[in-house]
Amino acid sequence: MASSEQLIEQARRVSAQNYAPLPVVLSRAHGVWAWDTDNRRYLDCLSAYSALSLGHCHPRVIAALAEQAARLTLTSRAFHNDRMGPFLELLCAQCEMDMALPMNTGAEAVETAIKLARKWGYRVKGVPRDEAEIIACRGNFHGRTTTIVGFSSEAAYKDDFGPYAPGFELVDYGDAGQLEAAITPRTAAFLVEPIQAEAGIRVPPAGYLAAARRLCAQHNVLLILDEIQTGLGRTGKFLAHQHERDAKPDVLILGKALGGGVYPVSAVLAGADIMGLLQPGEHGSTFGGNPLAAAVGLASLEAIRDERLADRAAELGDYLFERLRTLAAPAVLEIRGRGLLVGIELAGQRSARDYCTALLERGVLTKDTHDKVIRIAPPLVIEASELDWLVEQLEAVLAH
Ligand code: PXG
Repeated sequence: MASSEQLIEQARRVSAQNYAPLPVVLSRAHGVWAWDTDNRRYLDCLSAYSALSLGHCHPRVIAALAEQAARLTLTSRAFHNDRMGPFLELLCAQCEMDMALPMNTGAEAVETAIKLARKWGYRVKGVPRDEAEIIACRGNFHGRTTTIVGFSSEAAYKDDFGPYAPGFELVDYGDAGQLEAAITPRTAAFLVEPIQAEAGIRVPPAGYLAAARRLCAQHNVLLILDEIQTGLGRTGKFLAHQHERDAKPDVLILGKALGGGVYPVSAVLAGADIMGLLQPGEHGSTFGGNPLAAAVGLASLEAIRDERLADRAAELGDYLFERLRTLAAPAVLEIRGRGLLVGIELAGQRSARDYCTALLERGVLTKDTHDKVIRIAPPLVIEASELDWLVEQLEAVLAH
């Protein structure tokens, strides 16, 4: 068998270098733990950016996957399948939305929401054809398609990938006044993350989402929430917007954990008055809504509900915050987040990546975001004792 060095070298040779992974080669995992090719054990505190909220190889999800894989995997949407309806029925009920449109990756679901909002703008709001505007936020992360990177504010995500699609305006995240000032009669939607995770776990001021909700209703603008990373229990509520009263979106985007950490499953949810605008032939995906994805999605939603993972994230998140308060103060500038989505912003010169490398050596998997922030986002099935162990490792690396 190839050594980890050989595998890393092979990836360097034949894989596009669009990532800079930490030097560990994982070969198996269960729950919150993963093992490398040398059988060293690591606590996964990244959870594939929330996609592994159920932990690795969750038995219920894997059973659904295996059972469905042996029965029916793909039909295309040219035909019905017997798994999509039950999946979307539970999804809509849990999210309190009328209808859902299943896709695969997060970026595809965001693209879907953009198309839906534009169509609504033309057919319902009466925006002149091809003039619809969508407002998004500086610091956003909604995916990697050419349209989406066009309205990113981050050079690394967008430079050299233009020309960019028109029809997007940016405002400062957390500033409802700027949002109101940016709304015009051509504005179809405001697209926003309840917490900007990729921007460094930025939590908006209390009341921001409810203010956005109010402004959107007042000006006949759709509120689109990208809960791809924050949804499905991660922040201590089933959906992150539920931390605020009256912040329910018109259009909700989910992904990542919806696929139980095993399969790409995303979805856009909306009221029937909005989703009903889409006609046959106007949108789709070969794999979207396939029976394997639906079986996995259904099992994941059931597991998140039955294991009360949102409540767990709330309780364990509080516990973790309490423990993190005792961390070596000079090294830490700020600790922020909600539930089990936590960012530790560092004070000194050393980059967060240095700390993540040191944590890796101590058996903790995590990832820097924006140079100075260490992200802590373990699977929601983690135990308090495992969080204690994590805090010990953090204490050790931050003390140096
Ligand atoms: N919206 C949000 C809020 C996200 O965090 C996406 C959309 C896009 O999802 P897909 O499935 O298209 O990646 C994300 C993804 C990466 C990476 O490796 C992606 C995310 C976070 C960190 C790394 O591209 N978030």
